[in-house]
Order: sequence, then C-alpha cells, then structure tokens
Amino acid sequence: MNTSNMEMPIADAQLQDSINEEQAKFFLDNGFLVIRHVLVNEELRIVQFEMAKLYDKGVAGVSGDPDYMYGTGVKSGQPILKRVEYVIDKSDPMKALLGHPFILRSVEKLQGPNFIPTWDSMVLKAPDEGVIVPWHRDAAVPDGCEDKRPIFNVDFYLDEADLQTCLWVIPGSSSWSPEASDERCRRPGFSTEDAIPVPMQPGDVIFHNILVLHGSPDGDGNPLRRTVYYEFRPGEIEAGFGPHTLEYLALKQNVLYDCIERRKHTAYAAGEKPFDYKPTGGFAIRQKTTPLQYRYPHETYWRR
Ligand SMILES: O=C(O)CCC(=O)C(=O)O
Ligand SMILES: [Fe+2]
Repeated sequence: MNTSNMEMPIADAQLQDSINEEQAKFFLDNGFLVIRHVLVNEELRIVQFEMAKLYDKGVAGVSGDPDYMYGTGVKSGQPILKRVEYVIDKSDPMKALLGHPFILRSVEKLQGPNFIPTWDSMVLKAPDEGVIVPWHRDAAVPDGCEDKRPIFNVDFYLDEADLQTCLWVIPGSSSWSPEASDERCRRPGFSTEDAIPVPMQPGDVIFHNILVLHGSPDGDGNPLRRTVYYEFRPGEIEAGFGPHTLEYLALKQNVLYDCIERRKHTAYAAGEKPFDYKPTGGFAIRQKTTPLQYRYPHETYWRR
C-alpha cells in the first residue's frame, strides 16, 4: 500500500458537533481518526495540571499501589513510570472529561446509544528513555462476537508528539486476520514501510480501534509524552461476550451519567450542548444513582 500521500480526513472539535459521515467511514475502514482541538484553553490547562500531579507522584515513587505501573528504563536501567490506571477516580476534571459532548456524540455514532466507558488510563513515554512501543493490537474482540461495531480507545494528547516520537499506525490493519497481524508484529525492528506517522498537538485526540496495529519508535532524546486513553465498548458486545459482567455494565452506565452531570457544573463547559446519554431497550437506566465509586477494578468484574 502507498501510505505516503493517503487522503486523510481530520475532524475539528471546535467546528463540528461530532465526527461526520466521511470521518466515521474513514475510521471504520482504517481503524483510526484524528480529531483536533478537543481540549482547549482552560480545560486543557486543568487536565494537564491534574495529570502532572499524578505523574509527579508516580515519579517520586509509589509502592503497594497497583495503579502506578513501572517498567525498566532502557537507558538508565532505573524504574520508570509507564502507566497510571483509573485516572477518573483520581481527579474530578478527568470525570468531567468523560462527559465531553463531542467525544460522546462521536462514540454514539460509531457504537450506538448503549455504549459504556471501560478503561481510563494515562500512558507515559518517559523523557529521554527512548522506549520503543512495538507493533501491537491493544486487545482482541471477545471470543464468539460477530458484531462488527468497533471497540476503540480515545487517546487525549496532553503533550506534543512530533514526527520523531509520535504514534505510527498501519491503516486498515484493524480488519486483518489474527494470523496476518501476528506475522506483522513479529517483523524485527520498528519498520514503517506500510505505516503512517500521526503527529499531534496538546489537546488533539486519536480514535484508535483496539485491532489497529500501532506503536512508536525510540526517538532519541524524546521529551515526556502523556496520553490519556479512555476506552469505550458497545453495550451489546459487553453484555453478550464480556469481558466484564452485567453488573459492571450497569455500574459504568451510572459513572458515565454522573460524569456528564458533573461536566455541566464546570466553567469551561458553560457554552456547550451537553451529551444526552439515553441507552435504549434492555440497557435503559431505570434508576439513576450517585456512583458508589469511580474505580471498579476490572479483575473484580471479569466473567467466569
Ligand atoms: O503512545 C504510544 O506511543 C503507544 C502506547 C500504546 O499503544 C499502548 O500503551 O497501548
Ligand atoms: Fe496500544
């Protein structure tokens, strides 16, 4: 495939209410989509500040808390903070971010009205550690599921990702067979001949299908890069095939509903048309309750 001059529609959250048909089709065909200017002005500054607090806490060293995850620095050999899990639980502005109306209207367009939020994590590329993220898929679609609606991550960039350090994706690899995907991931080194780079500015977003092959090169002398991943799944897929229980589905519906309400009380959302979360049929929310918590550990809710 010639990917060098690929026609790529780019959405702009300041100019549209949600992604349009052409952008949705591009996402479904290629497994990723870029959206500019999702976080701007005060919200961008607040979210950057909140995630700097978690980053600093993690770098200072947190032990005995599984939410702060460390790897070993390629250059320094030291423990390096690589991921912080359950960021919504740890910060109120991150709850309000889950209610972002452009994002939710776009998720609804791609997954239908019964979607739920699943994972919420901050992924870190440590400064000057030159860590390669090898080609991978984030996860597989649950066993037995024939529903073609995409499961995907919404990646909020809090720092710039330039051509040297940004994410690369292989357009269309979201529809490859598991065998073709495994074969490509086994190819040695971080080769990019069939891939395209996705440079980003702070506040920009990538939607990426969990099945699209992606990764990033070692970028010598790279600056810190913080990306928040919010994953969404169609309720029908979750209910039919897991990986979580039905109880989890209802709990996360309540979290989402609550976060949409919280967003209405932020100064920066004052001029927005809020997202109207209205799951249908068997997914309709019968009783709106304040969430008991914002951290429902995945392993507590895996199906048997
Ligand atoms: O941000 C990156 O460079 C890739 C991170 C990633 O794909 C992951 O953590 O699953
Ligand atoms: Fe990934």
